[in-house]
Amino acid sequence: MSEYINKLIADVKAKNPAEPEFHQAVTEVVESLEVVLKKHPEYRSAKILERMVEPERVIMFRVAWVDDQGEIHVNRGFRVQMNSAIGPYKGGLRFHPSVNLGILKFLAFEQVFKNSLTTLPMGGGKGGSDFDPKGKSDNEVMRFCQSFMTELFRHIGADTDVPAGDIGVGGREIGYLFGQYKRLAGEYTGVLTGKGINWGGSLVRPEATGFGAVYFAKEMLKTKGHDVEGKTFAVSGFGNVAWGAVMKINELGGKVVTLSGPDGFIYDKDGVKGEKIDFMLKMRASAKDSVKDYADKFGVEFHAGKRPWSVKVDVAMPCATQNEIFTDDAKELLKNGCMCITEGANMPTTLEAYKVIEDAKILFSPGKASNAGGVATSGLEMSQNSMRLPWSREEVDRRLQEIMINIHDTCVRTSAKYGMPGNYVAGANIAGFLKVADAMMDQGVV
Ligand code: NDP
Ligand code: 2IT
Repeated sequence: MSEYINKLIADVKAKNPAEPEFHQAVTEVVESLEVVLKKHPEYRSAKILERMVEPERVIMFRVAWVDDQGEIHVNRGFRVQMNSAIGPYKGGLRFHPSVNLGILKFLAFEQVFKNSLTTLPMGGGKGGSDFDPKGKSDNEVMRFCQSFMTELFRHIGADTDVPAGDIGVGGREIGYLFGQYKRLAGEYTGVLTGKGINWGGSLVRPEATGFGAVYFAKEMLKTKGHDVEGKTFAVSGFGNVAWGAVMKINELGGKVVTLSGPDGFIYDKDGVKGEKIDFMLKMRASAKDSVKDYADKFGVEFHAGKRPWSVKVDVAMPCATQNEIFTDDAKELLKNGCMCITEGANMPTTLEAYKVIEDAKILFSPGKASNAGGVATSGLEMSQNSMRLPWSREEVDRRLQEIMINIHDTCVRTSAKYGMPGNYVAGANIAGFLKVADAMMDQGVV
């Protein structure tokens, strides 16, 4: 790495201590950008990267709420408004006990590049709370969401910042958040995406991230003369993204043999299909966070405390959370003949594991490219809200497919242009960067 890139990474670490996930996300991106900066010294003199690693604004606030027993709880709320060069801040909210500033900064940073790749006018942001939805009643979740929005509402808006869901935030939470926003702001606008279909939501948004990731995997496989049909998939997680992916894999004739949770993974040799997919929704809604329930119900293998990457599959789709494929997992996948890894989650592969995969030269796509279908469909929801005109399922799905094929082409073309053919990580980082960097150049020093 050049001295400049090394210093940039060292400065980010020194200035943002105790934020390892943010360091990881920045390192992965800026390492790919070395060739671009060589070709375009103007980005370097305009300090584009130095500006990109500094959020435009971070909002951090107290969220106090009362549980069903009358006890008071205090959580921490955040919104990281990372970059608004190409549109209003856009990105999800995560409710999970592991949430902290560093995790949200990594997610907001990734979101900037991802949103740029979608071709839609969206800047990057991310937010959330260390609130743990596990075991909470509907009323408790509602009171928490209302308290969270009571502070957040003054910082967001349909033309300034449009949050959506992420881990722990699905349709129910978006409903409670939207109701409170409407009450406080006194307006009915598309300030959140992932809304219910009767009150401004878009068809296909719930399935979009998983669907998009499988459309992307299909394009990747096509470059090697393969297809989803007849392939075996390992999927991790059993949440929103995993659910959408499993449905689309089945529809396209593939077979999913694993799901995972914090408690371990299930191996279903006959495939997760039919009523078993509906059961995923029940498991998620139960807020028990246990995938063992699937094994108990359908009598399949359960491997406690293990990740699903030891199983022999053609394609791996990590769809749970960050850093869930480590070096040993990568070696295991390769040993078993895995030909393609398509990230559904954000940054599920560690930097070290990625090096092993990169050396093996199998197909590998970073989440910022292959999971962009979720936020892209959020962008389509924003368009429909602005027009006050909903599109049909076919229309939204057609646009989603078009966007995913476009992102795939962009990654392939850009990586080839910069001398790294087949490297989706470089392609996504460079293409995502160029659009935002050019907008920042045009808009002066801000
Ligand atoms: P869900 O809350 O629906 O599901 C998340 C899944 O991952 C659950 O099975 C969850 O179990 C598991 N999980 C979460 N944290 C951990 C952890 N620390 N260790 C082990 N398992 C964990 O979230 P989504 O499906 O929405 O999100 C999954 C991934 O996809 C995340 O990386 C998210 O950022 C990304 N993503 C989501 C998009 C969306 O539109 N929803 C769009 C693009 C990316 P548990 O809760 O028990 O830990
Ligand atoms: O990581 C992501 O892209 C999301 N959680 C979706 C964000 C959005 O605004 O739809």
